[in-house]
Amino acid sequence: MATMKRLASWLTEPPPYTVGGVMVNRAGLQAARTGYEGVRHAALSLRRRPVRAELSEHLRTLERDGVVAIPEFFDAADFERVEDAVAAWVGSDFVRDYPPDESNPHCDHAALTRYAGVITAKDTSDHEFANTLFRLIGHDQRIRDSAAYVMRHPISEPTQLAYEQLSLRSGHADDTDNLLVLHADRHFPTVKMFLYLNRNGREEGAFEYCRGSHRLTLNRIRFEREYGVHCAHLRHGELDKVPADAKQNGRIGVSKANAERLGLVPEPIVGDANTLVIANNRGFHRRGQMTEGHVRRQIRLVFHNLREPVLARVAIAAHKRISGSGD
Ligand SMILES: O=C(O)CCC(=O)C(=O)O
Ligand SMILES: [Fe+2]
Repeated sequence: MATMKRLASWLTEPPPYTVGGVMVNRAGLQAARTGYEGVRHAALSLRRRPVRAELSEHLRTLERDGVVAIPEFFDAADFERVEDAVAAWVGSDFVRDYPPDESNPHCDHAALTRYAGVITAKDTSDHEFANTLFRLIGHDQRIRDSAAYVMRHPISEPTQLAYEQLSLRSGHADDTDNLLVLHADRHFPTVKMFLYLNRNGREEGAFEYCRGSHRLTLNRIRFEREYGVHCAHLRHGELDKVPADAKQNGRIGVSKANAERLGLVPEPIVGDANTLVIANNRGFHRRGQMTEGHVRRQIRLVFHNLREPVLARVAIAAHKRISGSGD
């Protein structure tokens, strides 16, 4: 049963960050997977398509730094429409307070109030606010082109829009959440976007990114080898076998030596409401620590369809044909 489940997820989901046991990772499995992804990306880059002039400077920054913040992304009228739709979203059943997760002291811990809600394209027909948000954000050609640029192949619209509102409970320190730990999301270029709904500054725990850390270097491959071994230990419930400075808040982090070798310098990506942050999350990043009395609000654009294996793409195409909802 477990094997069937694993086979099904291998056929239908994008590649996981790490796989396999301790021995194969010690032998270099994760380093090899990372190297393979580097070659694949370089090959895809050979047939890069031209980008629109209005995006070209931002995409150059994204290529150089791995992150770009675009202020005043929407014109004033459209951003007002986004805000109105968000108000309806927040007032709906989709958005709720996530209580601390008792089973994981490091995830949604007691220090934060976290309002969150997810909408998908499925929710558009019944909910006017979801229609508006997918029309304005999901189908925005600049957003789709930017995601395609990072991945080096065309993509469809984001699969999810997620509302997030964070604040620090009075009298708590913001230091146990696992998103505070510097990490990369994957060993290949992968994109996330954040549309700021209010000012996300240092006090609001703005997204932090280490500029340039998305590049694939020999030091990164060396890091990945170690990371693969440490994650294998974690999967086997052997976190005690991971050196103390390579783990934090229940997850594998970056040791001091690796942070130095990789030249990681986290920087808050600060912006006002209506700033769109585009990040290549092969680079290292984390959430900034929040200060009491401040609130962080954003819409997160999730593109889980970026690296669909062939079978998933065939299934989606067949479904679209049957339901007659072609793109
Ligand atoms: O919430 C943040 O600022 C960082 C979250 C993160 O690590 C991610 O979205 O991949
Ligand atoms: Fe992340």
